[in-house]
Amino acid sequence: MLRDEATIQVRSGDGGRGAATFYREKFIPEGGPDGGDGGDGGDIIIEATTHLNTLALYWRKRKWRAKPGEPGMGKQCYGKDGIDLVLKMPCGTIIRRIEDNEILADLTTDGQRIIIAAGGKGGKGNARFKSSVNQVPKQFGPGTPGVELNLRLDLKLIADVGIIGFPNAGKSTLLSRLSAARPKIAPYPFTTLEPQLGVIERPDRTLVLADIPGIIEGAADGKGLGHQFLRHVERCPILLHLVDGSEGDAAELAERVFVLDRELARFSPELAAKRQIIGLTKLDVRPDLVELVPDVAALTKRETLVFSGVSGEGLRAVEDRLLHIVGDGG
Ligand SMILES: Nc1nc2c(ncn2[C@@H]2O[C@H](COP(=O)(O)OP(=O)(O)OP(=O)(O)O)[C@@H](O)[C@H]2O)c(=O)[nH]1
Ligand SMILES: [Mg+2]
Repeated sequence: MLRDEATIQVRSGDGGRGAATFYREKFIPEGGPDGGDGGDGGDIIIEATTHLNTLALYWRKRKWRAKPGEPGMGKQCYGKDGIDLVLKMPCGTIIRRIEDNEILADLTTDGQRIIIAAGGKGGKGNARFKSSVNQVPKQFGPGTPGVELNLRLDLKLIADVGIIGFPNAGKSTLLSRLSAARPKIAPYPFTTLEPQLGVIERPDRTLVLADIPGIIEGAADGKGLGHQFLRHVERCPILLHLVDGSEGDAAELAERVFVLDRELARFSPELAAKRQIIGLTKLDVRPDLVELVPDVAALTKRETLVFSGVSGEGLRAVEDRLLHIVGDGG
């Protein structure tokens, strides 16, 4: 199964030092101890969310620190507690301590919160050390330090968009153009032998694409690579069905869509019923392909896009459309 990984270091905040001060006022030269306690350090809290689907945030920033507690002050004033740091991670993330590989958390439900590293305790101010035998204590608590942990994050990626199509349709080419993934691309069928994942990152969202080996007619009978890889796209909310557009009229292109649909149905009726977007590829070798789009859309009764993975024409529209659909369900 395809995974996303990151290693991070977290450190909760140190507890603030207690104060050692004495009450001072005109005409009262020897006031009692009035040092307040230090504040507690901030916790590192991990929160599971369904709004993220990759660990991309943690590839970029590795060190995360919560704020320390503020020191205590005179006049019995407490130091403020350090603010907790909440790290949001996708549901499905497993968090291990690198040192001993122990699993510290397994994020399963949206909103689930875990204090992974508690902040240090604030130290006591000297006012707390006053006793019958010591009216002028100078001692104070230093506060306990925060906790530092090295963590490995591990997430089983679930793709948002499954790219399907016959061999050579241009699936891997598209993946390589839209993401940092570098799948093998070659002018012969069955270049892709293993599913590949790619991530499209935008400031506000990420999209995970899965490129799987080509499917051919008769896959259900074991032809080609069979349909063993279809299970990798079974959980994708949408399928991007690519068709080589370099040859054929609209009816022929639509027929190619239906042939693959029938293979999908033989594998799983659920998969066949999934929402599909049709992508006609190789626009660069056939500029009039654009004119066939409305007919292909009408024949297949599906939204149809056209692009070239070589010239790049139409790619941006594909990307925007996928991000939009997955983001808003629109
Ligand atoms: N001219 C042109 N060639 C393309 C385009 N997209 C892909 N190709 C070529 O078509 C061939 C197959 O591309 P791939 O991306 O490997 O196709 P695939 O669907 O992943 O194929 P399999 O992994 O075998 O299922 C390669 O020679 C690509 O260079 C395109 O938009 N225009
Ligand atoms: Mg491929």
